[in-house]
Amino acid sequence: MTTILNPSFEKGWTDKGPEQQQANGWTLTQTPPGERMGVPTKQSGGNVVDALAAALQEVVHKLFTQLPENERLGQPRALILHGDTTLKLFWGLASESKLSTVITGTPGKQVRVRVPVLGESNLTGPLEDDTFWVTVKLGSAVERRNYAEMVSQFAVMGNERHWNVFVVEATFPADGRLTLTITLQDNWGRTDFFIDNITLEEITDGNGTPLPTDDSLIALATNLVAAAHALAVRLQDVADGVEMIEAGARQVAEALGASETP
Ligand SMILES: [Ca+2]
Repeated sequence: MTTILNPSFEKGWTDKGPEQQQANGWTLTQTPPGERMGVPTKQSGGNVVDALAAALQEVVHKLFTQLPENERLGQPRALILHGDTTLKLFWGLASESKLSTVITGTPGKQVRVRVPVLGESNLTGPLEDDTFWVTVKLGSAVERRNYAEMVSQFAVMGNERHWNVFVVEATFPADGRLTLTITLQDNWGRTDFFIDNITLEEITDGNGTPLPTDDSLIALATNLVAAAHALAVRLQDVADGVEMIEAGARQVAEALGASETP
């Protein structure tokens, strides 16, 4: 079974800096102030300017006890999507953090990783479309979205915040190692990022043979429901048929009974 170490941020951390909690199982790297960030330029009132980091993001584990009731697991404004902790990254100035972890698996096996990320800017609009960027990479597969794309999404059912779920698929190479990297680039500061409940699904085994995925299990369940419905209809038809035969037999019996009457 291929798994991600600490995918829901419940397994503790070490302090990498005074305000940087590095979640166990993950490597935290941050763009030093003054250096260009991953997306090297940004929009600024119709101009394109360098996207430079100005500070280091604070990285903190938020426990459910530190959140109001309506931001806890299962609530309409939940910041925790699994367990009792969520990871928060934020700062008041332009900044970029990168979280990475190595996943090991059988060479040739294909996997799908889903990474829920929430980005909320506290700046007063109108904001540039690239106010922030979130990039999720697995092996060579990349999904990247900017602020404008992310604020149109509601990817967590029952949650009114703009959670996004990034989906990347990759096949384990010969060395059996895939690196998962999540990059949070805040071009102007004052963005709150949250990450929680990263999941991994095996799509094939090492020989490329498909494994039952969530989607295929849903399809199977749907087919079973349809089959059960069809069976119920047939049984009703049979029941109706039996009723007709009984009614016919009653009529015959009555007719015979009538004819025997002197
Ligand atoms: Ca969690």
